[in-house]
Amino acid sequence: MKFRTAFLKIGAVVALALGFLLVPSVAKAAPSCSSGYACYWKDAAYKTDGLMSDRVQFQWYIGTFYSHYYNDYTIYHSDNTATSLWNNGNTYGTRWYDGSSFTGSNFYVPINRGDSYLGDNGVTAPGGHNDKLSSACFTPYC
Ligand SMILES: [Ca+2]
Ligand SMILES: [Ca+2]
Repeated sequence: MKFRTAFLKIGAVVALALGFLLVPSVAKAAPSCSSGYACYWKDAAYKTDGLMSDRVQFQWYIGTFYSHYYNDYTIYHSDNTATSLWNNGNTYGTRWYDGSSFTGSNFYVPINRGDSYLGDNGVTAPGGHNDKLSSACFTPYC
């Protein structure tokens, strides 16, 4: 009897350990975007010319993408260039606009979400915004 109890206890511990190991990993690798910021990239898959690290990021808002640029010095602005984006904020959702100063067609992206290719009708962002975005914000700031 004692042996059986001990065996069951060991079994329970092993089951717990296995259960822990078998929990499916649902978290995808987050794009390179600083905690508390939102980021956008010139190309798809959270990259600019192949580099995930080459992005524009902001904490509150950007009134015009024209005044911000990537390290890709072929263009000295990022207006109407964004093809992927990510909200790595901690508190607020973000809103992204085709026009500067938070005007025009727009869409909402919640925390820890993004869109790897604005050129299609994505889960997060609707279609029609690729290479059109001109301003963005965390929702309390626009
Ligand atoms: Ca682009
Ligand atoms: Ca625009």
